[in-house]
Amino acid sequence: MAPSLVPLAEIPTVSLLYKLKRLVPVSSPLAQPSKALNDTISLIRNDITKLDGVDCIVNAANKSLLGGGGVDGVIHRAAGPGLLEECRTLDGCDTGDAKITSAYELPCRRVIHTVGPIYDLELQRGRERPETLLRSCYRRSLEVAVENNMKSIAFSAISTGVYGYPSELAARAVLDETRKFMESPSNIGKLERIIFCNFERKDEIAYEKFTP
Ligand code: AR6
Repeated sequence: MAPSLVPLAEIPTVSLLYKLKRLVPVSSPLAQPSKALNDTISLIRNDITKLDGVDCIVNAANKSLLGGGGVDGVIHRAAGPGLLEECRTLDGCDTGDAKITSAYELPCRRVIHTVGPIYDLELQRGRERPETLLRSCYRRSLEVAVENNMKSIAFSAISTGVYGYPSELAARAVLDETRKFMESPSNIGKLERIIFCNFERKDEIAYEKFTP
């Protein structure tokens, strides 16, 4: 049986998970806890195409934006052929950038497509390149969401599948970049919910480890 939809109202924030003792704060966080951050972010493990009532979801695409395997394939299948038709008009996307489309048959309003770094390839080009590009994916996706008046956004774990980005390195960079974005004066209060929607337990564990 196909998994049923997950309404946004039923996705707890990290603050609520702490309160319910369903998540234990890390003992030596890299950053001080932030109520504003933990009231906004959620960690869940689910199929991102089942999130209902979230304004937009973020796809781990490739530079062509013409679909692929992994979460990209799942999103295109669930959205239907209209998504590919619109993606064809976008002229691809650079690594680290993000573009937005309609969501067609998905239960969200829009899809943001970002292109993560291929970890080993970018590492050969420079020690800091994978992290710089991964941070850019999340920052650009958040910027595009705000520009389009989105209030809630759910991210798949960009680059941690076929593109080979180690889960812990990804989670640490993503949480730090998200916090920087949220704490920037022009962005305060713009996004009400930011959901990190992992699919594999290894990625969920990595997020739990670095959530202050
Ligand atoms: N919902 C949420 N997350 C998912 C789902 C799902 N239904 N299915 C897989 N994931 P990947 P990448 C997770 O490989 O590494 C494509 O072919 C998965 O567990 O989809 O950025 C593109 O077209 C992993 O944590 O994306 C590109 O060519 C995460 O999604 C290339 O793969 C990302 O894994 C991009 O590689």
